[in-house]
Amino acid sequence: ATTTVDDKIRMRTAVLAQVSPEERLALLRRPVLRSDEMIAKVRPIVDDVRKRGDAALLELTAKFDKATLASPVLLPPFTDAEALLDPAVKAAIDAAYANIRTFHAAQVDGKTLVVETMPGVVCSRFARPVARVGLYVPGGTAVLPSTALMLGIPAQVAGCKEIVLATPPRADGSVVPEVLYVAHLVGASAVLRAGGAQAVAAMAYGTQTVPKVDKIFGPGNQWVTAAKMLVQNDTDALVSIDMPAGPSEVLVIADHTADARFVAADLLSQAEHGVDSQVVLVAVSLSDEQVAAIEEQVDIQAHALSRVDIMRESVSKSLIVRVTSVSEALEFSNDYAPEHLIMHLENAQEAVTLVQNAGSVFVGPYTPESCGDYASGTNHTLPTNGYARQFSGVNTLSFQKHITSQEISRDGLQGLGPIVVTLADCEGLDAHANAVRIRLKAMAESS
Ligand code: HSO
Ligand code: ZN
Repeated sequence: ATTTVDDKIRMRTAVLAQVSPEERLALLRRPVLRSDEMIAKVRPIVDDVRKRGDAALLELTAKFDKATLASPVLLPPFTDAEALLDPAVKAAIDAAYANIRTFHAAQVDGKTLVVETMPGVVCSRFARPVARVGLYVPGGTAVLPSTALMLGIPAQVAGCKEIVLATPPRADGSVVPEVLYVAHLVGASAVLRAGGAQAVAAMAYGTQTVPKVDKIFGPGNQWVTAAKMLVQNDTDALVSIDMPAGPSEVLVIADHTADARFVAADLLSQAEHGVDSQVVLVAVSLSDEQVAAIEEQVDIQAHALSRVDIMRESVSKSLIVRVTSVSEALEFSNDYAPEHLIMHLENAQEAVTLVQNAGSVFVGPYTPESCGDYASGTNHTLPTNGYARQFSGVNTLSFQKHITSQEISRDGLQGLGPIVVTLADCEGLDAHANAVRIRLKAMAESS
């Protein structure tokens, strides 16, 4: 593909050793998200669904998705979806399901942790599933059965009792068969045909037909994200969310061993998600020619791909950072805290030990992010916008919570009681001290 000069898809370049601390901070920043403005916009929608339930939900679905429905919810069995699938797609979904299930089933915490902290003082911890979960599967420009797998499988293996899968319907009111088939595989208890803030509100508060859930998961546009943040803060809803979500991102670290074609392809696979996708290349001691070869590949491949217009915009806002060592590269990457980190390095496995902040890591030349996005086994619902500093990606434990328990023997209380009495007296909480003293006294009297 030959392209005109004006049509060339280019990234910006920064040489890390030459930038000021302020410029470095600017390189680490994502495009600003005005979350307070979005929350103000979704509030009327959320309130409407909370107050009027199904009637509001159906009106909003007619308005935003152009679908006129008699009822928003589909109930199992979802078995008719299977017949509508291309057999190759069904087989691929089944294979992805098996891998993702294997990896997530291995994460189930089924063990009770038991620790005797002092003689006769036994503390334990055990896990239970979050009973009712809501999974948001975006619609829009792409069908996303992969997201249904990534959210549904951990819910299923964690043992969640009620799994509500929400996704915007097509104009004829139907749900794409690929997503409905996944709803069947993961044992969804209901499919909510709604999208956007209205779907989040319906799951947070429940309606006449939509079951209320305890925790809402999944990626979405700004409306969905703002609605999740809003309902999470409403104590009436009593609902939590998986994590704050933002536009998708990848940071690729490449050294002289990297294949320019593979590096470019990895950058573009993330860049096609949306115009606000963030793509960063950290070039480790690459020559000008090597960097130019990657840029050339980005341009050539992008022009041959269907979402070139999206990539043109996202790539133009993206960045090449030139550094002189792997440790400098990892230092920048850890500060950036990317959702996805891909390492095209001579000693990629060794470099993993230097990773402090990242959602998911892809090691070596034959590990494209696409594999993690769809079918290797890891989850693709990951922290963006630098939240990899403090959040894990969605995993099986996201669908479980831990309960602690303790049992103290008579002898145990003899040892621990005086410590607690002293601390309770120190805090001036004498009812607390009394709950221990009354027992110590009873024991002294009965022995
Ligand atoms: N890369 C996306 C996930 C995805 N990719 C879904 C393809 N389909 C999340 O960061
Ligand atoms: Zn992707």
